[in-house]
Order: sequence, then structure tokens, then C-alpha cells
Amino acid sequence: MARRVALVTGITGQDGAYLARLLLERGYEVVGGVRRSSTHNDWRLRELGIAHRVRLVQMELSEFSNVFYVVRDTRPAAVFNLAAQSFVAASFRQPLYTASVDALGVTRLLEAVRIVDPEIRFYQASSSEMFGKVRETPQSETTPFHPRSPYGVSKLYAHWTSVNYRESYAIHASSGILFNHESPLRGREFVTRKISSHIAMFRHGLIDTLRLGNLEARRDWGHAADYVAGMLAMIEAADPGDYVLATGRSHSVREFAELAARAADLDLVWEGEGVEERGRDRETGRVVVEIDADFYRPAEVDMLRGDAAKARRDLHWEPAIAFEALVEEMVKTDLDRLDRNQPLL
Ligand code: NDP
Ligand code: GDR
Repeated sequence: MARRVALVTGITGQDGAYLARLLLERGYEVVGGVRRSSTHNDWRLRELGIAHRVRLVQMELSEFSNVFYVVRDTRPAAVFNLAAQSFVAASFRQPLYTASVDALGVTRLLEAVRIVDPEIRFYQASSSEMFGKVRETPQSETTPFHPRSPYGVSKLYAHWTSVNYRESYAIHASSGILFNHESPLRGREFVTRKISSHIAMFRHGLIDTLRLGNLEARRDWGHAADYVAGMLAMIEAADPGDYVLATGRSHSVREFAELAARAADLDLVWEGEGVEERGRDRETGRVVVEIDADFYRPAEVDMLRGDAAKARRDLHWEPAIAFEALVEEMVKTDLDRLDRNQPLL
């Protein structure tokens, strides 16, 4: 690629921050798409020390003219489409908005790419949520899809739209089917960061209990810093394609909570069943975890475990950070933030 401008939608999110850092390290000029808001939301970019090195432009994915002019005026070599209403639980309450941004937003962006310059390379942030009610385990690029939420359905539309623009217009469009990836920069409503931040607040005496939903759900959790390297590998590959990125290991929410508690010197013992279940600290007997049925979902994705053999083979991609190290990093970072009187964002 001759020109080295990368346009990253959703740059204020978790992946946007890690990807921007990686792109800068690799010599790209980074332009970040930010939706209009009354408050400036660049804490992740600041935490990684790169806020001053990226150029931010206003970009709202539900507005075609806005998307089109940004692509036309920035003339990127590559577009990484990370912007989305990304919280599955919220998609049940806001299905139309989720579809507009997560599904149609991708058509808007790909139309802009097609019209401005079909040589622009494109990465779509697809999701293991597309597998939903899984037909086989582990899940790979050839596993049939069965999404279980408006989010999953929207991402599936976006996935096939990316495939379609590749096949119809020869656009270098890749779809990364990424399994859950987390980090200290994860949003606080997602279960991993909810657990790490609440455990840290519990340790600091700032809250009484952590209220969770389904403890039995299993996810294939990796580290976001590893996964953005896979995104860049897809963009830089000679040919576009669809790739699963996953660790191949799956853990329950319960296991995540136990490990996170241990990283803060709490030893969880469980008692009761269903919504009556509690997790107490063995030493003090204090209740650390309670169940709150409000966090159950209308339709659940019970278990996900990915097979990233294709990415290993074709992209030489391999996740480096193990589950245990990820959990520890997340809890220690939140404890550290509180030690330094930083708000947990
Ligand atoms: P985040 O929720 O942290 O970030 C989402 C980003 O999208 C934010 O910058 C957000 O802006 C922006 N955004 C939301 N709505 C709009 C809109 N209407 N117009 C423009 N920008 C918008 O998500 P992640 O970083 O975790 O994930 C990145 C992408 O990867 C998402 O598409 C997600 O669905 C997908 N994905 C994530 C996985 C994961 O485990 N993290 C796994 C598989 C896929 P603001 O800061 O203003 O909210
Ligand atoms: P997910 O992530 O839905 O997999 O989507 P989330 O962390 O929200 O949920 C994971 C699992 O944990 C269960 N759970 C809870 N979840 C939340 N948020 N809060 C709770 O209190 C709680 N208790 C139990 C959930 O039911 C679920 O089974 C993430 C997002 O990043 C998507 O954008 C991305 O596409 C997928 O990962 C892959």
C-alpha cells in the first residue's frame, strides 16, 4: 500500500485505542472517527498516551452523507470499521438503533468506499455472536450461523454485506469473526470489566456486592491487544478473507469471577441455587457476589469456543496473553486506579 492513512471508526472504544496504538507503531497516519457527543470521550487514547498522535473527525455511522464525506476527504488506504452499538444486552432494548448502526452502517461505509475508491481496503468487526446457538464446537469460518440477539443478527447482515462487496466489486474487504476480547480498557458494562471493577471497588470498601446474571455462560476470552494485531494482518494480507480469531479455550462467568476475586485476595465459596445463589469470601463470610435476574437475557448464547486454525495458518496470528494473565491484569489495573484515586471509567 502506497498511502498509509488508516481510518478507524469507533476509535474511542476498547479496540479502537489498541488498534490506533499498533497502527502508529507501524508507521500509519491514524484518523479516528468519533460520533458527536457533548462530552469528550478519549480516555482510552489518553491512557495509552496516543491522544495527541491521532486526528479525530466527526463520523456518525447512521448518517450516510457524513460517512461519505469523511471517506472522500481523508482518502484512507484502509478503513477499520470498529464502530458499533456493541453491547448485546442493550440491543434487545434498542433493536432498531442497533440495526441502523451495526447493520446498515456497514452498507453506508462500504458504499462510500465503493464510490470514492474501491481500492481502499476494508476491515469489518464481525463477531462470534453470529454463531449464537452453536451448531458445532469449536466454531470456525465454516460453522453455520444462528444469532440470538438483535446485535448478532445485525452483525450477520454486516458480515454478509462485507462478503458481498468483496465478491461484487472486488473490494479488499475482510471480516474478522472475533471471539470476546477484553482488557483494562474494556467498557464497564461488559461482564469481565464489570467483575474486575466491582471486585476492586469491593476491596476498597466502595460497594457492598457485585450483582451478576448467568454465571454458567461460557466464553472464549482473549486479550484485545492480541486481537487488533489480527485485524491489521487481515488488512495487510495479499487477499481478503473471513477469519476467526479466538484462543480455543472457554471459561464460565463463574470461573472469571473466582479468578478475579483471587487476584484481589478474596476466596469465593458458593451457596444456594439459581437467583438465590451467593458467592461469599471464605475468610470473612461477606457476600461478594449476588444474582440479579435483571441481567439475564431474553435469549442467551450459552457457550462459545473458537477455532482460529485458519488465522494461524494464513496470517501467522497467535494470541500471546493467556486467560489467567488477562484476568489478573484487569483486576490489578482497577485496584491500581483506585489506589491512585482515579475514577473507574
Ligand atoms: P466498544 O463498545 O468499546 O466501542 C465501540 C465504538 O463504536 C465506540 O468508539 C463508540 O463511540 C462507537 N460508536 C457507537 N455507535 C456509533 C455510531 N452510531 N457512530 C459512530 N461511532 C459509534 O467496542 P469494542 O472496542 O469492544 O469493539 C469494537 C468492534 O468490534 C465493535 O464493532 C464490536 O461490536 C466488535 N466486536 C467486539 C468484540 C469484543 O470482544 N470486544 C468481539 C467481536 C466483535 P462512543 O465512544 O461514543 O460510544
Ligand atoms: P457478550 O459480552 O454478550 O459475549 O458480547 P458480555 O460481557 O456482555 O456477556 C458475556 C456473558 O456474560 C453473561 N453475564 C453478564 N453479562 C453482563 N454484561 N453483565 C452481567 O452482569 C452478566 N452476568 C452474566 C452474559 O449473559 C453473557 O452470556 C461481547 C461484546 O463485546 C460484543 O460486542 C462482541 O461481539 C461479543 O462479546 C463477542
